[in-house]
Amino acid sequence: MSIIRPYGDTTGDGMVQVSFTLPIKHSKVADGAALQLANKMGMEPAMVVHSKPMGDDFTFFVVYGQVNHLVDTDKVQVVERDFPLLTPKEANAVIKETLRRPMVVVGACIGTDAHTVGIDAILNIKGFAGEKGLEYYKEIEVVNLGAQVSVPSLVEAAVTRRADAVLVRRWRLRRHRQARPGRVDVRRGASRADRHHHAPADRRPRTPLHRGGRGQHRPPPRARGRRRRPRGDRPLRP
Ligand code: B12
Repeated sequence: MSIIRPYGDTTGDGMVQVSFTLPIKHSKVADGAALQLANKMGMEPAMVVHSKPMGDDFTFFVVYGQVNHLVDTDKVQVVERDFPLLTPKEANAVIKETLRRPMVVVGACIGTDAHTVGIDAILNIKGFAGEKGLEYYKEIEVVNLGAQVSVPSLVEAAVTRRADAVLVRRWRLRRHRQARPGRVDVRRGASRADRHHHAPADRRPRTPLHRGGRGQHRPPPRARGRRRRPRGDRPLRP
């Protein structure tokens, strides 16, 4: 059987249960809003079986209702990993066998970024969501440079420690159009945008960083008309 439908009380009755929060004070209107949303999601009839205030201005709901959608299991596409997921023991064994020395991983939050939690989650022994961090791996040597590291210092550390991998975190406002974060070319020193910003004005690469001006440098659109300090050098806002 390839066609199936959800089941709550009796086989094939199409009943599902969903939970969500709306930014509205707990009230009858809030319950009505939850029902309206459930109907728009294709749940008809639907019942608010639980609604609970979450602070003054939010309400959490559990809604139970019927959907008419069918699922064709023959059309399900399962995305498999392209590589096997190794246990820490297996990963250590592979590093030992292939590198024959500990693997060095350097990590940093660069520029003004102080969001260390994410990169700490990957590097620190305690890890994240039940997975151990890289410090847990006997064959991995972790160098966590912390927050607000300048690109030149990161590159220096990567070269001095002979890093096999460099993990970079850099936050950016969504409206900023800059080089993609997390991409630093250690061999060449830095990403194109960082090399551009950190080079003295007269030695900036001639290649365009942004669309337009083949071979001739044009400042990024947001910098035109206004001289700004390179992002990495700007002080942290209070
Ligand atoms: C905690 C936090 C802070 C803390 C950071 C404390 C610390 N020591 O890290 C403090 C209060 C300092 C802070 C400050 C600011 N924050 Co803040 N912060 C957050 C918050 C709430 C959680 C981030 C977090 O720790 N998540 C938990 C970790 C485990 O998840 P994660 O960071 O996503 O990391 C995972 C993955 O992304 C990935 N990952 C992360 N890094 C890397 C690196 C590599 C190489 C790889 C492979 C993977 C990877 O792996 C991690 C594990 O799965 C987010 C909102 C959010 N819910 O995400 C905003 C958020 C990141 N902050 C934001 C902003 C704007 C700021 C401030 C500018 C606010 C201000 N006006 O002052 C400042 C900037 C400070 C600075 N100089 O960097 C925005 C960024 C928006 C944007 N990109 O446009 C966010 C998204 C909030 C928002 N929605 O507006 N913040």
